[in-house]
Amino acid sequence: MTHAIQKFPTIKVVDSHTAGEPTRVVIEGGPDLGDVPLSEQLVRFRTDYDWVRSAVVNEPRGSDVLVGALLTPPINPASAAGVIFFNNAGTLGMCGHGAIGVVATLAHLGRIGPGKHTLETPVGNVVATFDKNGEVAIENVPAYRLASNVSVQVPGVGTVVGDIAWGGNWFFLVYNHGQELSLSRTFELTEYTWAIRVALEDAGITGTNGAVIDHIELFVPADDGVSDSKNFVLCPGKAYDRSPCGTGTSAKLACLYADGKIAEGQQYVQAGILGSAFVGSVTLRGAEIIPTIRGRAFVNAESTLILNPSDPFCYGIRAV
Ligand code: PYC
Repeated sequence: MTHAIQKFPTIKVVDSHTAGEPTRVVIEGGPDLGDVPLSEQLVRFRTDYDWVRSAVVNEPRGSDVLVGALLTPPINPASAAGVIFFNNAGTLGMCGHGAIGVVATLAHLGRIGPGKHTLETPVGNVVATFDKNGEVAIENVPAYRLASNVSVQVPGVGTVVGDIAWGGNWFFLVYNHGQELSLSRTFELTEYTWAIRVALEDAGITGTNGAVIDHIELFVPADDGVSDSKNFVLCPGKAYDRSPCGTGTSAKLACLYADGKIAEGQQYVQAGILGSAFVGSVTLRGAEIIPTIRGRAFVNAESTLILNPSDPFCYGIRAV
């Protein structure tokens, strides 16, 4: 007797982590978003393929921490790839740790070797330098501080003061918060930063053009004898970044440069809540501040996701 083997649609992914923060790159089986600018592909992905986002990163296949990266054919054939980043809450403009993960993944697949490679993202191109030793430096999109010393009334907390800055995503950066940043306090830190995020939204405090400030960063001086600072970063879907956050470090570098606290080319080491670190610096392109973030990703899985439509959670467990 023979048994018919049912064939279901599949999606092939490669997983990695950058300084502890995971990235899942879709390398096969993702949607064709058409031969249009990446900003339009992003809209199409959001409106027509949210089920792909959810199937790839949400439980039961993924988790709240996972950042997905959909590879798309680049608009400029000289680029290594187009990339749309996404997470448990939606899509991201850019993602620093994710871009490092994409480069490590493309190298793992033999698609790129050491050298400079352009990644196209919906918020602009980034240039990755992949070293023989496995390190990746991402020259990010321009970063800037929109406003400094912004006060927000946070229910149950009081007045919190921070800077609003863009580093490829929108950030509220807080230095004086009285919080101890330690791994044993991630629940308390998550609740504290989530309260700030909600208060900003309730108060109508936004980024440029009304953009939601969906990442909150807390800083303290580093205590490891190596780094300049340690952070805790809350991501849009209420997960905390296990890495020091590439776009968050970019936003921080823009603020430091604006305050005259770092010079062009000066290295600044930003540690995250796990103690892993990114090395950052800025260069100037005319009036623009271009942050570079250096770190390393490790590929740790190659998998085939099986989409069985009779599975009640085939497309992920979604918040309603
Ligand atoms: O590294 O830019 C980053 C990032 C954003 C959200 C999670 N990681």
